[in-house]
Parts: sequence; structure tokens; C-alpha cells
Amino acid sequence: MAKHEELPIPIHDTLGAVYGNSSQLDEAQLRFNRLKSKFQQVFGHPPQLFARSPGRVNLVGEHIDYEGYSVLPMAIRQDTIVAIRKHDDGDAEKVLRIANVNDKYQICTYPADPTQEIDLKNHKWGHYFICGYKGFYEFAKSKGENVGPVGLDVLIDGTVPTGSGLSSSAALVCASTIAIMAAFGLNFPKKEIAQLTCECERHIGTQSGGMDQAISVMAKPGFAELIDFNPIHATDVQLPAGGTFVVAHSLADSQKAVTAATNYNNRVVECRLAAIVLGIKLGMKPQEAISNVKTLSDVEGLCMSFASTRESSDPVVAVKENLKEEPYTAGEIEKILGESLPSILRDSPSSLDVLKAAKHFKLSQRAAHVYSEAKRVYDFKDAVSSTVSDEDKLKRLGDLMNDSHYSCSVLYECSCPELEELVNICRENGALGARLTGAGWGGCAVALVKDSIVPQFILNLKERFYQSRIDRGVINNNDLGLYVFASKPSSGAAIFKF
Ligand code: NG1
Ligand code: MG
Repeated sequence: MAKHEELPIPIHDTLGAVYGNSSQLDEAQLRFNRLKSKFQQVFGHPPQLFARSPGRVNLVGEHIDYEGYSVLPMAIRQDTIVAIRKHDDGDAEKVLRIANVNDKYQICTYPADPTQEIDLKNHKWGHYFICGYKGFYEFAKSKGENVGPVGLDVLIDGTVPTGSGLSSSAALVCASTIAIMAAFGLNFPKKEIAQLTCECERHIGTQSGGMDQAISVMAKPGFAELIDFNPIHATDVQLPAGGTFVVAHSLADSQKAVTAATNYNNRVVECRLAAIVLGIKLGMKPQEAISNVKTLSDVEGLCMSFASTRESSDPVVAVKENLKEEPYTAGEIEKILGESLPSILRDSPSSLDVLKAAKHFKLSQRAAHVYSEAKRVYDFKDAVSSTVSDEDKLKRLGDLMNDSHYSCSVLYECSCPELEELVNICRENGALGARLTGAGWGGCAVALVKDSIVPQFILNLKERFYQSRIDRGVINNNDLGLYVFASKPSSGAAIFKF
């Protein structure tokens, strides 16, 4: 039997296969009916088909996917549904009309040219659809498919809160790409779609790894997944009984596409520079390191052999002994590398934006985070499959989540005051562990909580974190369920044709 990830995206003719229990099913039925009638109203004809792809919560392994390291997320039930109709090939008018059920998002139109550049200086929500559109054409062409530009009518309904670290962006990019593909009558193995959507979301200007798209496309209900990269591969992880992951929004918005130069892409550049400097300190010639070392995983082998000569095989030891703790200036790094930073990073325009914005580079801290976090992912996986009791497993997972948060907060500096407050409140109210999830700088925390206390835990969060914000009008009391909820591992992307 073909492996799950080698299979194409499933095509369903009923909602039951994805939207499990009855209350969820009723809600889904309502959403699809609303989508259908709004589509008819906006475009004057019914949609051809639908594609859905979920958001995710990352349990452990933060900011390491783009360094080549495995991560451990699970899909959540919140998702993006894309309703689509492809125009006839002969139609004269070739435009992409992208509407949203939420009036906050105005209809966007784009030419049907798949080679168009995305206007990054002028951020629009529709750009994420164009990522998928460009990605689809590039991929279809590489597969020898003869597809020409054609007009599309598109209506989108997303329930993943945006700017929350739950990958609303990947849910939108994946659902869009799959909808376009299906509208052309095409389908591909999930792992290929995971790879293509990871690459095409980079058109938005963030140098992301592939975690979000991989889990959104390949998730299986009931399992978290250990996701490996190069090549993408998913291993099912059955979480221990008795524990629930509760997701809670800090209500600080994390606008990654807008703040990339100082936050997300800045860390990608710091890791790349840390990797090259480490490579040189551990014996590589500068030119060799500059040409061959792209990520910290590329020099892990050197770090390990350095560390093992000192009675430990922990790459963090090599980091501590070879990179100074004080931040590096650009000049200091250039001296070690023997070449200017703009010249080294010239292949990446968004990295050049980072250089313009950066005052200094915290190479030791960033590298120490990445190597220690990569190890925590395997410790998490090992704890899950160990023979100790479920109770002991949960405790160990909680400890690893706390360690991960500390590392994100102190070494990677991707937390924020609201997330710190929320994580502390989670721990004070009985969470076995709690951490920021996703890119950080705002967005959500995830807490591991014993099943038996989940309802009380959520009430306590309401009282201690959300009530004052409800009183100040930051959120509406009726919307609380959108911002704090228990989550079971949900299913991955699907196509619906009714
Ligand atoms: P979120 O939190 O969804 O913006 C981002 C990246 C991931 C990963 C995490 C940090 C994108 C699309 N996603 O996720 O690849 O690097 O941050 O672990 O940029
Ligand atoms: Mg995102």
C-alpha cells in the first residue's frame, strides 16, 4: 500500500469525512452553504469545487524548520476553505477575482499572468492566493503539464485567526494551491504539494521553512506529526492519553509579512551567519564555508566532533566555545569571513533588507537555541514512545515545552510581554507545560493540560487574562471561543466536489 504522504489529496463528495462529530458537521454544512450562495451572488454562477486546508499548532521545534531540523506540529480544526471556478480557456477576460466571505477583506483582482511579481511593498491579503497561483504553474510546468493562464473566480472563508502563529497564511496558500490544481483536474502526491506550497509561500517575502504547509497538507486525524525536511517526510506521533493541548491567543498581533526584516527574516540571516562563522571556527576555509554552508544543520557534524573531543557530543558546547556571547557587528563578521555581508547575501533581496535594518547579530544565542530546540523535538518524540506511564510522559512533554519557551524567549527573543504573561498564567493554573507557538512576537501560546482540568483551566484563563481585555473592548465576550480553545489533532487538506 502506498504511504499516506505518497497519496494525492483526497476528494470527498460529503463533508462527514473531514468534519467529524455532529456539531462540527452542522457548522461545516452552514459554512459551505453560505459559501455557495455568496459565490453565486458575487460571481453569478456556482463554484466548481472546494478545497480546504487546516491551520496548525506547533507542539515543539520552533524556528528550526528553516535550519533543516525536524519539527512536531499537529493540525487544528480551524481551516481555510477556497471555493473556485475556472473560466473557459477561450474566455477573453483573463483575470483572477478573489473575494472573501469576511467583509474586512476587500475583493482583490490580479492579472492571470503566473509570472507576475508580487508587490511586496504594498501588502494585500490576496497576495497569498497569488503565491499559490504562481506555485501551481511552476510546478505543473515542471511536471510537463500544458497549462496556460486562465481566469479564476475565487471565494475564501478562513477560520484560522490571522497573526496568531497558527498558520492562517499556510492554510490559505495550501487551500488556494490545491483548489487551483483541482480546478485544472490535476492532483499530486501530498509530499510534493507540501514541498511546492512551502516554496511558493516564500513569494510573500518571508524565508520560511516548510513546517506549516507540510502539516496542513499531510496531517492525519488523531496524530501529531514529526516532520522531517530535505526530503519532506511525516511520521505519525500518537500523543499520550489524559492530556489536551489548549491554544490561547495573547491578543498581540504577529504581522510576520510586514515585520519580516527585523523579526523573522532577521533570525534566518543570523542563523545563516552563525553557521558560516561556526564552520570557519571549526576548520573550514572561509570561501568553502561561504559557498557551502546555508544552515546550522550543515555544520552540525563539525560541531559534534568538536564537542565530543570535550567529553560531550552536544553542538551547544561548540557554539559556546566558538561564538562570543556579545552581539557581533557586521564589521566583525566580515573580518572573519573576509567578504562583505551584502556580497555574501546577494542572492536574497529580503536578506539585504535585514542587513539594512540590523544593528548587530546575536550569533551565539540564535545557534544555541536552534541546536537545543532540535534536540528537544527528538526528546519529545522519544518521551511519547517510551515505556513509562502516560502520566510520566505528559510530565516530560510539559517540561520540554517549558524549556522550549525559555529558549525562544531568552535566546531567540521571539516572545513579547503579552505572551510571557499568558504563559505564566497557564503554568500557575495547572498546565504541565506552556510555550509560545509559531513564529512568536505575538500570537498564541499552547499549554499541555490534564483532560480532567481543561474546562476549569479555560475559565481561569478567562478570569486572569481575558476578562480585563474584554472590559477594555479588545475582544468581545462572545468571541472568547475563537481565542482560547482545546484542540485535538485534526485532518489535513481535502478537496470537495458535490
Ligand atoms: P507562523 O507562526 O505560522 O507564522 C512561521 C513559519 C514556519 C516556522 C515558524 C517558527 C511561515 C509560513 N511559517 O510560522 O515555517 O518557521 O514560524 O517555528 O513563514
Ligand atoms: Mg504564517
